[in-house]
Amino acid sequence: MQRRAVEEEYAFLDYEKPTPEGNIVKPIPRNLFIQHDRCVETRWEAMYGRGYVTPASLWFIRNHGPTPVIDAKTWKLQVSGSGVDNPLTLSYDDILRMPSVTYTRFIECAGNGRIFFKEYQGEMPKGRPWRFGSYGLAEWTGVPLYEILERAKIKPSAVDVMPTGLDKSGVERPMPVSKAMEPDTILAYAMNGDVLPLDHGYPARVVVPGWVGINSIKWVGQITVSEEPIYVERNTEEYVLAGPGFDPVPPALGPVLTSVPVRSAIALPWPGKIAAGQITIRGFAWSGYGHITRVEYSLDDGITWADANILQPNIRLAGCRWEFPWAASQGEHTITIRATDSAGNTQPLPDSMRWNERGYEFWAAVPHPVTVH
Ligand SMILES: Nc1nc2c(c(=O)[nH]1)N[C@H]1C(S)=C(S)[C@@H](COP(=O)(O)O)O[C@H]1N2
Ligand SMILES: [Mo]
Repeated sequence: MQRRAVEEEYAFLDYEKPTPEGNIVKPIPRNLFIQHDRCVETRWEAMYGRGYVTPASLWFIRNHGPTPVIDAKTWKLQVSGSGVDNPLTLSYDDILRMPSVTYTRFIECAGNGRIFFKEYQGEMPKGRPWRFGSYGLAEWTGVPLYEILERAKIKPSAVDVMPTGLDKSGVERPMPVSKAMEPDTILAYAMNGDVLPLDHGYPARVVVPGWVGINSIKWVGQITVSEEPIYVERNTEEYVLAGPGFDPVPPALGPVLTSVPVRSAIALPWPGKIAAGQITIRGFAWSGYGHITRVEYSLDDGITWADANILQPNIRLAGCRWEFPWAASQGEHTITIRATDSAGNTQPLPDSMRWNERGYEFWAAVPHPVTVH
């Protein structure tokens, strides 16, 4: 695609439209975020030279409705369903008094990268036209979900666990008991050492590491544990791979999304604009299947590759920062990053991406256009 066509091409993206009143609580300055109606994605250039975690002030927001403002003093969490012997109601104080853990994990929207389906295959799938900014990495503190489920006397016959949000539409999506019982699946009340911000799920959200962001339910009010598989819109119609080339998996329209693929992003604007000279190119890589084992860069659209340096920490289901030195010469360039995870997955080139109606799993190594002036 011609780069000069970008502005016309994307006239349908109304970046400057103000967020409808009350949808998002935190400030969303235009230099840090790109807005997609009631959602915002982080501008990767805002992460250049920063630390490992994404500060809450820079963290993307994916809201299916306005951010609800909940009073923790009256908030209650109910745990019930056919899969527990001891249904529970817990208060905020009850949660704070339970054993706590801290894990550094990313959350990424299932549709991250969706806009590239339009750019490479012509047709825009349904959903927000995210580039790669619906990703954030935080240190989460909270109660392991298994502590809560054990207190509710989860039955050996239980199969599915489903948190439900207290937002208007009651956003919910189930996970199998095995995922709910993992030590790092938590009910989080703190993010990067601070009280969980309103937009990110206050008073408490679930963090389901490595899985599509939709499972990390914000503003949780109910946890349903079931002896039968749970089918809701978000694991039958949405967050499934549907469209040409995908067979239904009844009752779902197609394969149901779980872990997110390995991806990477460069901490530069899109398209990039930098001054000529020696520069350190920096960015992030992550995977829903483990930690990152290799990051390579190509300056010729994927013909030849060299290794970038991986920085520590490089935590499982969190990812890593990487960098390499570049002598930037005046002109038009591309930088392509491809990451490999500990499960052996390597980002492929864009032509192998499988278009689907909602634009999930665009995980290719994409040449990032950079103008050096
Ligand atoms: N209750 C509730 N939980 C939710 C959502 C929502 O709209 N309501 N959005 C989900 C989606 S699609 C994603 S990608 C993540 C985004 O989390 P964030 O807004 O804190 O970045 O939250 C998930 N949890
Ligand atoms: Mo999402």
